[in-house]
Parts: sequence; structure tokens; C-alpha cells
Amino acid sequence: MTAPVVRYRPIGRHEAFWLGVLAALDFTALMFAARIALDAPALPELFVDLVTRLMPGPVFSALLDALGGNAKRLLFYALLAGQLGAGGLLGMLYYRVWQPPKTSQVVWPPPTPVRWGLSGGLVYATAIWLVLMAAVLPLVGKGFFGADVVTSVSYPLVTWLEILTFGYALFAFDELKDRMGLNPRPPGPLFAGVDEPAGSRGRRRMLAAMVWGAATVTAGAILGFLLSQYETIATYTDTSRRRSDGLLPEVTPVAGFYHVSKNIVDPTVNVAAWALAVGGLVEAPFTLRYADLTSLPAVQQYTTLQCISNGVGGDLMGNAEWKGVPLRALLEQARLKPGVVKIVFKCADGYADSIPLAKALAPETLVVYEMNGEPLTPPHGFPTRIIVPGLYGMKNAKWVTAIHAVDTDFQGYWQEQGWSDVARYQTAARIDTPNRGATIAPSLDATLVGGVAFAGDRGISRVEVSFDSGVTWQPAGLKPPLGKFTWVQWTATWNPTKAGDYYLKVRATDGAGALQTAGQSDPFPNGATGYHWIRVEVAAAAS
Ligand SMILES: Nc1nc2c(c(=O)[nH]1)N[C@H]1C(S)=C(S)[C@@H](COP(=O)(O)O)O[C@H]1N2
Ligand SMILES: [Mo]
Repeated sequence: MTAPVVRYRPIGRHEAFWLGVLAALDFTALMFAARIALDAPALPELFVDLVTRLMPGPVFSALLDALGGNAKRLLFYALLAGQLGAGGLLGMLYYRVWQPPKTSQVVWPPPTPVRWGLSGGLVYATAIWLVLMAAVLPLVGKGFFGADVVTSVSYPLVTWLEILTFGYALFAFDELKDRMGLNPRPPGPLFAGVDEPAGSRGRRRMLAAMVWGAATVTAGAILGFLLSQYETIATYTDTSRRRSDGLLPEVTPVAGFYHVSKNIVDPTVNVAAWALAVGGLVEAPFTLRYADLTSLPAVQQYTTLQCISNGVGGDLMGNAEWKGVPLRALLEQARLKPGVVKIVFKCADGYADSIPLAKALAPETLVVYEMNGEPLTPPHGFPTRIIVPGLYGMKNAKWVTAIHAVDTDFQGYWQEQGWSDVARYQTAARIDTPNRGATIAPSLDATLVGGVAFAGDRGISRVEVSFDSGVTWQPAGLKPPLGKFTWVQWTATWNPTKAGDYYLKVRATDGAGALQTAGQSDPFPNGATGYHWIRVEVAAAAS
């Protein structure tokens, strides 16, 4: 009589999930090692564009407002958690469905699990990889087999190797458990009575938990270390902060200049391989290398930049001296064909935006490569970016690789989410000193009140400040601006005579004589409006 063959799955549902998460931890660690060493983007970076694209503009804007620079970091870690969860589900699929059940019968050659286990794990990984490459990446806008992923290595190959590790880990966990005798023996007559002495089930589970716990802690520690390295190249936090003791420098140092981009990791452009293509609807397309660009006749121009998502009184604004070539000169060399309505900028991070032809031909619109006398730094667009005075920061494309003339009303990255395409700066003023919430000691000296006012390319003709919450207004003094496209520093003195709470407000009038909009509106979609105000406390005089 032969013993009946019993087919069984030694790995339960929950364990399958957690082993999947553990394998995903290993995969994720490898993924970040590849990001740091090989410049191969991590998966969350590829999904983040999709999330911002799917989220309605107002929601995204509100999120940015509430979380500031941390919105991107939060999104990144949420996507990372999602990746580990997906690993868990794929683990369940592997142990519960993909892997053939083990059998209790002793047969030779053994039908399972070792031989199928290894190749099965690798086939499984390759299948996941194929789905990712042929379906998921195109769906998230990164092209078939990641054609639109920006990296200097073969993205499909690196990803395949990473996912093979995942499949191999799933195989190895099962194998390891078998070898250590931690997998439960099959039920059935053959092993009845011999395999399950009292308490052994519990001991086995305990041992397995300890082994997996140790493996998880190890993988987690390695991943944690790699993530800490990753944090140093990630750009999801805004590094600049406003100085808190008085007026800001009129020219913002590069290190203190606000930074905004759609990316979790900004591109690092290899200038030796970089070229700027000027083309589209032109008679004579051409490309420029870095040395070509920097040897053309250049101009230097102070221009203030502000992000359209900057709130009233916010930090996302800076002023620098830029050096570069007028865009007009490049377009003249390429000879535009009739019918061009917009000039599109394409960038190394997949970002694109456009400006109307008239703005592109304005002499102040520059293709720049220097900021405050130094080559552009990578966060600010090295090797080259566009400076378009009068239009919000998003139109000032960074890491530009192509300048493209089109006869269509091209809509850029942020416009697809509903942000303004006109993107003309709103007139705005900000109080930089005193700090909001400051307590001022009464003294015979007047208190300095001051800040900046900005209206893009319209200039500022007048700034007024109120010390009584907008009931009365006094004119502030204006420092002559550094250029036609910069902010203006304003100052006033204040002599509060009575202790108490005061509400200070500021408002500006642009060069055309238009007073800034008083009504409060959110940054989305046209840039914030409303007067900036702060509360200041004047302390009682000591007697
Ligand atoms: N290629 C590219 N250019 C870009 C962006 C981007 O994400 N990618 N962000 C834009 C936005 S929204 C702003 S406000 C400015 C910020 O420039 P800064 O970081 O030098 O201050 O860059 C713009 N240019
Ligand atoms: Mo922006």
C-alpha cells in the first residue's frame, strides 16, 4: 500500500504577506543603492508626477499650503509604504498561487520545490518586471519600458536585476524555512503521530518569527542607512528660510534662494553630454554645446523670481543677478517660420512650459547660465535655465535641453493641472521686519518697519503701510530698485505710544498706478492676492 499523496502549502496567508514585505524591503534597499550609485530613479519618483497630475489643482495647492516643503516628502514616503504593501500582496500571490503546492510523497527526482522554486521565483520576477515595463510605466506617463525615464544607465536592465532579487528572496525564504525545519510537515497518515510532538508547532512558529524578525531588522537598517543618504540628494524640502532679524539682502545669496521643482530628486546634468537644441517651426535648427552658449554675446540682468504657489507674505521669492544670452538672439539665428505662436522649453527632468512669442522676443527674456556671478548650481537649473521677467517662476524653466517653436497653444506641466498659463505676477508686498508676533519694547527710538514689494515687469511706484489694521495708511520710503524686473525694498518708521496689540499691513501700487488687489485669494490658479499683515505687541513701559 502506498501512502496517499498530500498536497499542502506550508506558508500561510499572513506569513506570505510579511515575507513579501520582507522581500520588498530587500528590493527597496537595492533600488536606493542603484539610485545613489547609478542615478537610476526610485519607483516613487516615477509615480509622484502621476499623483500630482491626478490630484485636482486646488487640492494640491491646499496640500502645499498646509504642509509646505513637507508635502513632497510625505507623498514620497506614502508611495514607499505603498511599494512595501504591494510587495506583501505579491508575496501572497507567490506563496498561495504561483508556487506549486508541496507534496508529502517521496518521489525521485523530487518534483518540488527546489527546482521549480528557484526558476519559478525568477520567472515570477520577470513577469512582474514585464507588467511594470509594458503596462505600469506607460500608464504613469514614463513610456514603454521606461523610455521617458531620465537616467544615465539602462533603466529596464537595472530594474530587472532589482526585481530578480525580489523573486529570488521569495524563493530563498521558503527554502531557508525548509532547511531549518521550520516549515510545517504535511498532514496525513505518513507523518501521523511522528511529526508534531506537543509544543513543537509553537516552538517552530516562534523560531520562524525570530528569524524573520532579525532579517527584517537587518534589511530595515540597511534601507534606513540608504534612505538617509538619499535624503541628502532629495530635493523635496525647501532649504531657504527668511532671515528673522531685519531686512533681507537685496540680492539673495544663492544658498538662501528658494528652490522649487516637481522632482523628488533633481536632475544632475552631465555638461559634457549636454546640448541645447533650438528647433521646431524654424528654417535653420541648430544645437549649442555649453561652450558655444557661454561664448555668445551675453547680458547681465537683475531679476526677481517668485513661485506662483507662494502665499501672501511667503518665502518663495528671491532676487539674483543672472547672466545669459537673450532668447531672441537664438530664435533669430534659427529663423522662425511664419505661424509661430509660442516658444516651448523642454527640460532634462521631463518638465515643459511655454511662453507667448512676443514674450520670447522681448530683450529681457534670457537663456542664462550664471546666477550672482557663478555658474548656475544644479538646484537652480545647471547648465542653463530661462529667465522670463514678469512671469511666475514656473515659466522660468530649469535644466533646459530644447527650445521649440510651435504654432499651437502648448500647455505646460502645471497648466495641465489648471494653473494659469498667462502667469503674470500679481502685485504684492511683504513685511520682513519686525517679525510677526514680535514684542516691541517701547522706547524713544522709532521702530524700523520694512520689507519688499514686487510687481514683475511693471515696477513699483508706491508702498503704503498701516499700523492700525488698514484704517489709516502712510507712505513708505522706496529704495531705488536694482533693475526694472526686481523687487523694491521699502522702509518706514513707527513710534507706537501705547502698549497693546497692533496689526501692521502693507500694500503696493505697481508702475502703472494700479493698487494691489485687497481681496484674499489662494495661490491657485493665478497667484495669491491680498494684503500681508502681521500682529505685533508693544509691551508696557517699565516704570
Ligand atoms: N525643469 C524644471 N523647471 C522648473 C521647475 C521644474 O520643476 N522643472 N519648477 C518651476 C517652478 S514651479 C519654479 S517656482 C521655479 C523655481 O526656480 P528656483 O528653484 O531656481 O527658485 O523653477 C521653475 N522651473
Ligand atoms: Mo513655482
